[in-house]
Amino acid sequence: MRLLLCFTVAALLGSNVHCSDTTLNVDEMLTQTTQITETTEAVTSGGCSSCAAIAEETALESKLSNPCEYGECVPYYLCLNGSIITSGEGILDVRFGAEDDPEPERHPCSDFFDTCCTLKSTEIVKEKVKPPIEKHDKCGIRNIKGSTFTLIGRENEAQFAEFPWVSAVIYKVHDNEDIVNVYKCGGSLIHPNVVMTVAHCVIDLPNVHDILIRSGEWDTQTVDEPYPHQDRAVTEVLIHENYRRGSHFNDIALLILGTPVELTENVNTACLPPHDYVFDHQRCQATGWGKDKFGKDGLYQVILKKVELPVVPREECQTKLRETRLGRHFILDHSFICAGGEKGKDTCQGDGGSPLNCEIPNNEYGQYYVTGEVAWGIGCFDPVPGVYVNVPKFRPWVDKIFDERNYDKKFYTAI
Ligand code: 4AZ
Repeated sequence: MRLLLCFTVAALLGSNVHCSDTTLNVDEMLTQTTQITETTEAVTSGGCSSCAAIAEETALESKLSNPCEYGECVPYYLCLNGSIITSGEGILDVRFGAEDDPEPERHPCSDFFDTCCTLKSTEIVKEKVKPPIEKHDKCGIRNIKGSTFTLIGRENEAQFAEFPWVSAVIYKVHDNEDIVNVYKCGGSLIHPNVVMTVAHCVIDLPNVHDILIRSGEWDTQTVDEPYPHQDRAVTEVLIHENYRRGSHFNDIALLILGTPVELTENVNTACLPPHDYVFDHQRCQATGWGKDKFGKDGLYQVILKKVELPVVPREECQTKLRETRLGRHFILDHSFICAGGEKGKDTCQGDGGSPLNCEIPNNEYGQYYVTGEVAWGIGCFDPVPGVYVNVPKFRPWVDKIFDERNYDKKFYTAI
């Protein structure tokens, strides 16, 4: 799937920059791993060829009851150097960025940001939403009815400026003379100079100075929104020192912007929850521009999506994940929380880094915490919860970085 944000470059440079239709294969390896897994599962699951420990062929009885006496028969991909993988390493669905477009005929317009589109049963009501008072001194203020206008009849789309901290992480790809902006993943603005995202989104980007943050974006295919989005170059990437590739433990990163964004109607900071704050069973709003289906047939969203999901307690989530190809020994690391598990309601590929937003209980201003960042899942839209970065766990990590750099923590502190 290609997701090229060409128009931005043109808009940004104020000139007629031609954006070529480059496509990128991202995370091909993971896709391949998944495919191999699916095709070979049937062959290995009945036999013992890849057991964690090979049975000594002694008593026939014990052989029948447990064909690998000192271990357990698991699919080969769950066994690494003789030990059962409990971390999900190499098995998780986590993807980001652009892939080849599986159905180019669904993107027939010469400019990527044009698309063949029909109006659904939707009405745009241009009713004025009254400007809120002094909201920029507070984080996490959701414009539940949008700003300037309210979209009616599209319950899975966010209103314009509804979650003003949601940001897009973009990578500038140099393609001969052209610069093509490729959407990588989502993030949350937590300070005018800082965006929080997932480590797996940025760890392999070769040039920090080609990372761009776009705040205040909503409809990726127009620049007609009532307030403009703001693009800023990233100057530094701070990845959690204990981030583990493969298992994605501690999947968090902060991106430092060269110049601050201006806090406006559609650009504002998120609130971060206190350390280890528990959100179990709370119904929250997940956001992102990710796919509407898992796999190659899925299409990225044009308008920021929102979906209400319950936070799933750790044990319950681990149990559900153990019923998947992760196997019954899977241990959900404490750097994750889960949300969802309701069929048809989920985040998916391309949503990585995008925030899971939960209302702060009994808060007189209706502020929201960013409770999670989309990290990974086993497929999408099935009754298996999605896995998110456990943001409350990383509050001390973020605080420490802010203290070291003298950044004001008021920008993410709820009143
Ligand atoms: C992904 O690949 C991904 N359904 C994100 C979320 C989920 C699955 C996959 C959860 O980024």
